[in-house]
Amino acid sequence: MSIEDEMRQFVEEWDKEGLKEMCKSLIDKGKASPEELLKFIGNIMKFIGEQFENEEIFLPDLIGAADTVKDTIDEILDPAIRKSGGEKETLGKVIIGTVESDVHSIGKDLVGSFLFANGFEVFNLGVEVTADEFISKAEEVGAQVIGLSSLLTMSMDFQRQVIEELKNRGLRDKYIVIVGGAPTSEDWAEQIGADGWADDAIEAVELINNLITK
Ligand code: B12
Repeated sequence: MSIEDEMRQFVEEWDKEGLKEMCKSLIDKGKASPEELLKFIGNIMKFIGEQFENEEIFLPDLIGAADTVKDTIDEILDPAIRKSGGEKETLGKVIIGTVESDVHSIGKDLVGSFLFANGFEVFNLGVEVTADEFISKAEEVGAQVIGLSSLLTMSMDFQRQVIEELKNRGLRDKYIVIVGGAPTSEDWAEQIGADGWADDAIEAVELINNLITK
């Protein structure tokens, strides 16, 4: 069985300890990097999401799976990535969060971890983050980039509201604003005046690298 298949089994069984132990042991033995394991978690959650959409599994299964991966990300993978990051010089400061009214955290956390692994300093503000919280944090830490995640059609408009609030405060040109999340698109990003959009965590790193060097 491949590493990803084995991980998927733990996720499907909501075996938090099993998944954590497996990931920790693979990292300790040098058999997989935390970045690779994060990528597998992304694939697994996409797969679980499709099963949910096809009504093959139901909401409690989804919550159980999401809780299981969240613990492994928070307690094993993120700390491992941070440890290997060492004293690396930062390529830039990125604020990331899920917009108001939306509690989906997994995709945004993956983006944050990938950015960190690629040399950015990441301030992850969590979920249901208001425009004021995004902007205040960006001002406080002197960020270059604000990343807005939205997984709900109903919450997408809050991405626009952050951009509008930046304009109201005369700060729009100070920040690179990127958006992402399953219901968003390149067109949507353009429509609300964001600087960029990415489909997944790997593209998000490329996007920010390109925008920052511009
Ligand atoms: C897991 C999940 C949950 C979990 C979330 C747990 C958690 N801690 O995150 C729980 C069970 C809590 C949940 C709740 C709800 N959910 Co939900 N959920 C999902 C599910 C299955 C997977 C999301 C996920 O984690 N995907 C895996 C990650 C890796 O992918 P991702 O999030 O898309 O992120 C990637 C990219 O989008 C991108 N990205 C993400 N953010 C950003 C940000 C930036 C800046 C960039 C550049 C890129 C980027 O990179 C990421 C990594 O590659 C999706 C289905 C789906 N196919 O997306 C539904 C889904 C998003 N949920 C949905 C709904 C409706 C809900 C609920 C309203 C309850 C319900 N009735 O089902 C509540 C919402 C409550 C709220 N107020 O937010 C709908 C949304 C429909 C819509 N378009 O509006 C979906 C699409 C399911 C469906 N088809 O019905 N959900």
